[in-house]
Amino acid sequence: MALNRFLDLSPDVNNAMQIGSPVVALESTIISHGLPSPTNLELARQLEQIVRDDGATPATIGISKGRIKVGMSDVEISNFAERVQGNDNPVEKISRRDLATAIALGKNGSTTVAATMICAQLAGIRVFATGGIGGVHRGAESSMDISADLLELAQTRVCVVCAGPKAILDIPRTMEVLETHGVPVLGYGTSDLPAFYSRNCGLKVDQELADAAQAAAILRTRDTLDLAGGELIVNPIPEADALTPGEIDGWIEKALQAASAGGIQGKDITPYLLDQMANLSSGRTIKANLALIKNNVRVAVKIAISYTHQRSNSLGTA
Ligand code: PSU
Ligand code: MN
Repeated sequence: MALNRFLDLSPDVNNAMQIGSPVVALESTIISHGLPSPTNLELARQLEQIVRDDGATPATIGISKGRIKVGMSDVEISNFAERVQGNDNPVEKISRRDLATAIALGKNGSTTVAATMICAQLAGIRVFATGGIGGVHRGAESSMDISADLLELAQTRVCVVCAGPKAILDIPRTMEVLETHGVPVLGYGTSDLPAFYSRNCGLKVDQELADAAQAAAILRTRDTLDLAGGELIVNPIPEADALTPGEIDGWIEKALQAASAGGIQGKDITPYLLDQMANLSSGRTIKANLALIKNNVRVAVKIAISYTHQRSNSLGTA
């Protein structure tokens, strides 16, 4: 496959792709805008190590000086954790809208779920692990704030393993938008829809999956059917790390009030709410976030391995 000319694969990722061994994509917005320093850098390194220990190659994705890095270097990841790269150039949050601008103007940018999916697909990576996706924000019926992540899932064939939509969002409307756009929401070992910090929210997934092999079979079938768009695999936070909806709700109310009083809008709202939640909970949301993302990475590796082992399935023509 001819690779896009804006793409730089790390030697490890390049080698894995050449020999067809499993690769798992990781995003960089969680490093630059999702978690405080130095926790963000520690986590970014731990996630890569988990992928390696479990038998796949990690590809942390971001934009450095206008180049799409698929497999960022440790120096790049450390710089992103401090939000500066090269002569004090800031690291911006890059979603689909911002991607070409960042490349053409030689900027640095951390990629959101949407932008990471685009870059993963350019590199031929099928499975991506993260903590949470963007969704329909509360009050979207007037603000129209719907994350580009949802529309990316509708059009880019990358499987995203996450811990479900976060309760700062409007979860029922997020599910409606995913349904409208034909994105399957598959529960990893659960029929309940997990809601990021908690293991359920009263809603159900479209289908419960028994194991990674079932997930991989669905990915392969969607490839063979040539269906556009990705799959959302939702994996509940480990029981021991889950927070109860009762305690989360109070923090969310306060965080949303602060955002509204501060006039926070657009791409700043998600990082702002995450930061508020961390402060209001005295770091408990951070601890939960770290636990759930590691858990998601482990599941994504299993799916990526199973996907590489399953050749075209019974519907296949290849
Ligand atoms: N949810 C989290 N942590 C994050 C994000 C979401 O728990 O860091 C980031 C992801 O990169 C996601 C982005 O793609 O926020 C969504 O931003 P927006 O709502 O502006 O599309
Ligand atoms: Mn938004």
